[in-house]
Amino acid sequence: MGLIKSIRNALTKTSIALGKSIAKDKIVIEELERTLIEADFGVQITMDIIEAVKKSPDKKSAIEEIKKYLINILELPEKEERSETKPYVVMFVGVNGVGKTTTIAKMANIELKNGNDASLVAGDTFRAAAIEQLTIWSERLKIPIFKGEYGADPASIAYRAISESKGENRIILIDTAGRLHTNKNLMMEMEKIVRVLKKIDDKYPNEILIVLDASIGQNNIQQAKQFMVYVPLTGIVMTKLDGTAKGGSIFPIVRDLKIPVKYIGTGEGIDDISPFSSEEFVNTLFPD
Ligand SMILES: Nc1nc2c(ncn2[C@@H]2O[C@H](COP(=O)(O)OP(=O)(O)O)[C@@H](O)[C@H]2O)c(=O)[nH]1
Ligand SMILES: [Mg+2]
Repeated sequence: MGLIKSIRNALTKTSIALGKSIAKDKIVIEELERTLIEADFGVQITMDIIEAVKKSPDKKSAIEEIKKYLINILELPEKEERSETKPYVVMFVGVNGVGKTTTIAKMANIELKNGNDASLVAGDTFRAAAIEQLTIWSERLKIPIFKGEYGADPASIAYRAISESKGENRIILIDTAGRLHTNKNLMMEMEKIVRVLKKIDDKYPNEILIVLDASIGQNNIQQAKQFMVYVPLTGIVMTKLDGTAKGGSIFPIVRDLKIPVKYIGTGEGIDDISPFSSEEFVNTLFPD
């Protein structure tokens, strides 16, 4: 499926609702307001949009204003560019069931398609089934996997993966156990992975992506903040946009957390992932 098409399909639940309130020749303010709140844009952003619409002379300029305003929220100031370490290391964190393992497989597949090498690290040693799940992906994708016994220390598995790939032009994707902030031990374990990898190179892990389930909406903000206490998050992967009408929550989430969305998950299949583009996302929500 094409990139734009898959985003569009994923966002239908959110965008159809918006489309109804932005009818052919006019915008129905009350309906738009209700739809924005239901799509989880949050109160502040909804009020800002309604203000902009009221001030606009016509529908066309109203939509232009809305788009400009929303794209501006998503485009955070660029942090330093991708550091050139070999290997390049990306770690995935988040609570249970959000789609970490699936996203890792999808991202490994993207790297392979781009002609790059990829390895997996089975850092979720908390559930035996998790090691199994990632092993199956490594077999399907025919890429190396580093793993330990159930209960093993994920930091040392990740350390080994990087040490043994030294100097290689390769991306290493580290899976981790799902955890809640209330589980102090697991939070400390996650912190330790980062600390141990920094002993190899201060730039490691190059990226720490938090995987968030879009259907949780704005509640993701609190969830992510609890992870930020322990590790420096560099980006967001927003999964399950295909199954929710809460696609608008991306805006308050990015505005509050001040970290960019890097990828969006648009289904359960291996190709159901897209690199995130603010413009494409907003244009899909508000088609002309
Ligand atoms: N609809 C949909 N399902 C997804 C998406 N990403 C993951 N899933 C499903 O969510 C469930 C949990 O995924 P998993 O990767 O095991 O989550 P983890 O516990 O965070 O590793 C699985 O059934 C996945 O197929 C997505 O973008 N859309
Ligand atoms: Mg998993």
